[in-house]
Amino acid sequence: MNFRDKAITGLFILGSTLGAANAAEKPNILWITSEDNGVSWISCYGGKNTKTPAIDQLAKEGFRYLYCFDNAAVCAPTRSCWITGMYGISNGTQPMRSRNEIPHDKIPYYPDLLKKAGYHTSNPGKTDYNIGGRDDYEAWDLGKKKGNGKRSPYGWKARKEGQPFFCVYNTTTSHESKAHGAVNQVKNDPAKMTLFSYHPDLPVIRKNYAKYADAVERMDGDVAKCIATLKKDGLYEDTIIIYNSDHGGVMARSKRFLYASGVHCPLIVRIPEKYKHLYPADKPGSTVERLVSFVDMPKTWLSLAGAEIPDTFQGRVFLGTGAEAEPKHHLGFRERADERLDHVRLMRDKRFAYHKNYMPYAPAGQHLAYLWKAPATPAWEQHHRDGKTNEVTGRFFRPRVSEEFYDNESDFDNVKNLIKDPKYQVRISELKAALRKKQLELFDSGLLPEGMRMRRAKENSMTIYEMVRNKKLYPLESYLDAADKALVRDAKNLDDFVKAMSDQDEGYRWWAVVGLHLLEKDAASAKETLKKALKDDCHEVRMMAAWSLVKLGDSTEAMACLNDLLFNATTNEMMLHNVLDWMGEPALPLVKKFLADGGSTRGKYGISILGRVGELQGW
Ligand SMILES: [Ca+2]
Repeated sequence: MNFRDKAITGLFILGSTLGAANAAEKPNILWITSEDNGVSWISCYGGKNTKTPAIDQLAKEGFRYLYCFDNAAVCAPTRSCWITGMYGISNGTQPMRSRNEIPHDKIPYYPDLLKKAGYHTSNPGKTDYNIGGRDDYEAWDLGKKKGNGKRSPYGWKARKEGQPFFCVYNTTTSHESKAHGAVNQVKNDPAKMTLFSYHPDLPVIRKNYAKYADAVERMDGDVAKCIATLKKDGLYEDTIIIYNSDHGGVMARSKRFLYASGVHCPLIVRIPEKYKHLYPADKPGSTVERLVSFVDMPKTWLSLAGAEIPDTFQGRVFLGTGAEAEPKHHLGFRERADERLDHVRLMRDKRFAYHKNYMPYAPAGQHLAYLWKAPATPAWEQHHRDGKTNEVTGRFFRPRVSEEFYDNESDFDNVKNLIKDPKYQVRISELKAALRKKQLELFDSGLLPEGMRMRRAKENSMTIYEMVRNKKLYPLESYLDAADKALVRDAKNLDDFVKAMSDQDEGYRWWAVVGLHLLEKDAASAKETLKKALKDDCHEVRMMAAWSLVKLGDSTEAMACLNDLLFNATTNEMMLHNVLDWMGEPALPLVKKFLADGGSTRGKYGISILGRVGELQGW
C-alpha cells in the first residue's frame, strides 16, 4: 500500500467513524399519542376525574408543557396537519372527513424525510390523514397494512440493528367511542366527577363522565405498558419520549370545537440524560411555558432527527438546538364535522382567545349522529328541549353571535363571552389582526363554502391547494372583507349586499346573502333581491335566500325553491339538509314529505339529519 492508498484508507476509516458517531448521536424518538383527552383528564395537569400515574411519572422525569394547543380539535384534520406539517386550511384538508388531494410532489410527509435521515419509521396503528392521492401507510417503513398477521404495536422492534428509530404509538383506548353505550357499569364514582360548568348536573351525565374517566385510566395503562416495553428493550435512556393527546375532549362541546376543552392538550417530553443539551428547561420535572401548536410538532421531530425541513412545514421548531422563536399566537380552525357544517376560526395566545363564527346562524350544538352516541349528549339536549337549561348550560343549542372572546385564565370553560367588554378591545383587535394576517399567509381555503370550493378546484383541474394560491380564482383578501361585512350585521351594509348579489362570482354572492340573512328584519327591503336569488345558478345562494325569505315571512316562493332543490336534485345536498334542519318549524312539511317519499333516515354515522328531524317529531 503506497502513501496515497494509506491516506485514502485513513480518510475512509475516519469518515465511517464519524458516520457511526453521528448515527449514535441521533436520538430515537417515540411519539405516544392518545385519543380525545384534553388537559382536564390528566392528573398532572390538575384533572380531578382521573388518575394517570404513568403520564404523571413521565412528567416527573420530563418536561410538562403548559400551553399546547391542537389546530383542528378533531381527529382527521389534526392528523393531516401532523403528517404534512401544514395547517389543513392551507391545503384544503380541513373538513372531517374528506380525502381531498394535495400535490404530493410538493408536499412530503415527515416520515419521508426521517427515512432520508437514516431513521426507521413506524406507525403500526392509526393514520387517518384525511388526504387523497397517497396511501396513508406508504410513508412508513412499518405501517399497518404491510406484512401479515398480528403485528407488535411497538414499531421500533422492526428496525435494523443499531438503526435510530422514530415510532408512533397511538392508543385508541380513550377514544370518544369508549364513552358510547350504557353507563351503568362504571369503576369511577359518578358522584365524584367534576363537570364542566356548561353541562347540567344530571345523573346520566355524571355516569358518562365516570365511564370516560375509566377509559382514560385504561389509556394510561397503555402508556405504562409501552414505556415498560421500551425499558425492557434497553432503549429508555436512548429515546426521547413525547406524550400528547390528538385533540381535546371528550364529552359534548369539547372535541370538534375550538373552546379550550377542545384544543388545550397535554404535552410531555422526556429527554434522556445523554441528550441533556436538548432540555427545554433547567432540569427534568419542570414545566415549560412555551406556546406549542400541533403544527409545530412534525417540524420539531425533523429538527431533532437532523433531517431536511422543506418550507412546506408551517410550524416552528419548539425544542432542541434548532428551536425557533416562540410564536405569539395559535390558530385553530373548525369546519364540517361528519354531516354537519360549521366554520369557525380561533386566534389565541396563552390566555386570551378570539373566535370568529362564519356560520353563526347554526348553533354549535347542532345534532351530530356520532356525538349523540354518548348518552350525556342526548340527555343534555333533552334537558334543553324541556326548557330546563339556563344561560350557561343552554347556550350550546342556540344560534351564535359572530364573535366570541374568552379569558382562559379565569374561564377555561369559555362560558363568559367578553367580546363587548371595553377592557379587552385592544387585545381583541390584536387577535383579529393576527388572525387575518395568518389567514392570508396560509391561503385559508375556508372562505368559500366547501361545496363551492370543491367545484371551483375541479372546474379548473386543480387541487384546492393550487386553486387558493391563484388570486384570480380565489381573491382571499376580498373574500375576508366580504365575510367580515356580512358577520357584522350592520344595516348600513344593506345596499352593498344588494349590489353584490349581482356579482359574477358566486363567492361574493354567498357572503352577500349571508349578510342579508344575518340582518334579519333589517333586510326586508331586499326581498325582491332575495326572490331573484331563488333562481341563482349557485344552489348555496338559493338555499340561504330561501331561508332568509321564510324568516321575513315571505314563504311561498322560498318553499317552492327548497322543494325543487330537495326533490329535483341539488349540487349541495349536504348543505340543503343542514339548512332545512336549521330552519326549524317552517321546514317540517318538506322534511315530512321527504321521509314519506322514502328519503333516507340513515347517515354514515347513524341517523341522518332529516331522519333525526322526523324522529323528534315522532314520525
Ligand atoms: Ca381523536
